[in-house]
Amino acid sequence: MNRILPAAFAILLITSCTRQRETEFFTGRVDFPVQPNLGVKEAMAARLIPHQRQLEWQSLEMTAFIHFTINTFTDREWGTGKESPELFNPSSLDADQWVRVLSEAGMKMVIITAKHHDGFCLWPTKTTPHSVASSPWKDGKGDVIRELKDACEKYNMKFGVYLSPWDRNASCYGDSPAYNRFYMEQLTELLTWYGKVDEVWFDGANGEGPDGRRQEYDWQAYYDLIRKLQPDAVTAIMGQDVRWVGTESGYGRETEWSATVLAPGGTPESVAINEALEVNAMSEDLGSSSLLHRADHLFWYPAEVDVSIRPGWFWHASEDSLVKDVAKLADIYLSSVGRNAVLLLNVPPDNRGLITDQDISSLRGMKAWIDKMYATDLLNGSRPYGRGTSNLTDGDNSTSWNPRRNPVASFVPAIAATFNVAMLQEDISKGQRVEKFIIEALSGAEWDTIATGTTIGYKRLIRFPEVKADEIKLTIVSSRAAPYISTFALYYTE
Ligand code: FUL
Repeated sequence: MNRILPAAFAILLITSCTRQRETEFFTGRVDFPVQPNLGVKEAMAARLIPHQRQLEWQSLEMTAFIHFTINTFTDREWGTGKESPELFNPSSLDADQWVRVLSEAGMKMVIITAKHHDGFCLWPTKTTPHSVASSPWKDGKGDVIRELKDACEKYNMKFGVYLSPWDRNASCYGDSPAYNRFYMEQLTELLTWYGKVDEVWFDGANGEGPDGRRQEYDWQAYYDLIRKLQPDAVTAIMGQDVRWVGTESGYGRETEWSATVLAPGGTPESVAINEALEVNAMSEDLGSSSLLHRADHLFWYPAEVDVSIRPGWFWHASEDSLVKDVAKLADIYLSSVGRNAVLLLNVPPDNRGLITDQDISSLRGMKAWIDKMYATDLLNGSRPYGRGTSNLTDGDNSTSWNPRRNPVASFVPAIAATFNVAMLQEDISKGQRVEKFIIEALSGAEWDTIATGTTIGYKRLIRFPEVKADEIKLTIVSSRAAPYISTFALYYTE
């Protein structure tokens, strides 16, 4: 008896400490203690979670880019900065049309090039005369940003701005403190004149040659300003909340960790961390356990897949026949949203200031394809086996299957139908945990592996040859901690 009591007490203590550790989460970033073993690191990595603004951003799934500026009138991709504002003169600019078309295509946010590398500003900035205010469009009284924001309000669309740090027009570019002040004034205008801004997009391009002016950007000051003026906006690419996936092809990685060793943004600390680990946004591996082994920090830094519906980012008449078709956009959808990323699809208006019929027809086709795929989930109404597995198919993302042991879920479909796409979702508000999974199908007496994958994250879609099954089995082969999986669905697509 005397010996049993202390032992029971010790067990109680250990269990409650373990529970406490399991409920401790790290938001945005985790710093590992000095010399932990890999097990400790993995357990901590499993409990790294997004900031609320990142969580909301991830659930948008599909967002749109609008590349539109003086380049639209000069047929260029990168302007020189020497273009006359006289060139900017769209005959029938209609931001309402842009947002209506994009909203009908399922886009949940529009991000516009308020200023591209040539420095021309689409709003009547006080910082430079190189803007719409000096153009013939609406006699210099127009404001593209205002028109777009108004249309976004009307269609309940989120709104973001791209403000190129590289500026080939500003005379102070290269005088670092002066340009940083100028750039922050521009940011301040954009973030205070138009109401809520949901994403600020900094690209990383800087094309000046060795003899060009070298500008040191004060990234930390930019981030602080944005946090102050628009606390809920995510900052992307050279920003701290959203990572460039590393390609502009529309395809994310098969293994896509949102918990990455890649340090976000352009601050000296981030640069030093990434140099020491020899990683950048294009590295194939940003989150494996072997990388964790070497890392001192881990960041919630989810991927955004930016790609243009056309070959170029800006509209060119010569590319009207080269708009991506529905099959290509469908493949891009599966390889971006379906690989734990947010799609940022660029749809550039033409020199009238309108999205062209070619683009509209591809967008409509893509949306119809997506809706058709999701229309019937073959696991809906199926009979689940395994504790908590009904949470996978109840259509409720807030309930999860959280197996601590024996992570196998099986289902007998209600209808014998053919499928060729599987969808899995983790509840990322509890972190990203799954490292490997297998889906098997029983047909007759045979179990066949129909899909295997590594990471899941917010959403994983996998397409495979058509299958008809009497029973379906999902096995989580490896996970950093007991996973929280909110959805398992099966679809058919053409
Ligand atoms: C890059 C730019 O150089 C391209 O013109 C385009 O805007 C792309 C989205 O970002 O950095």
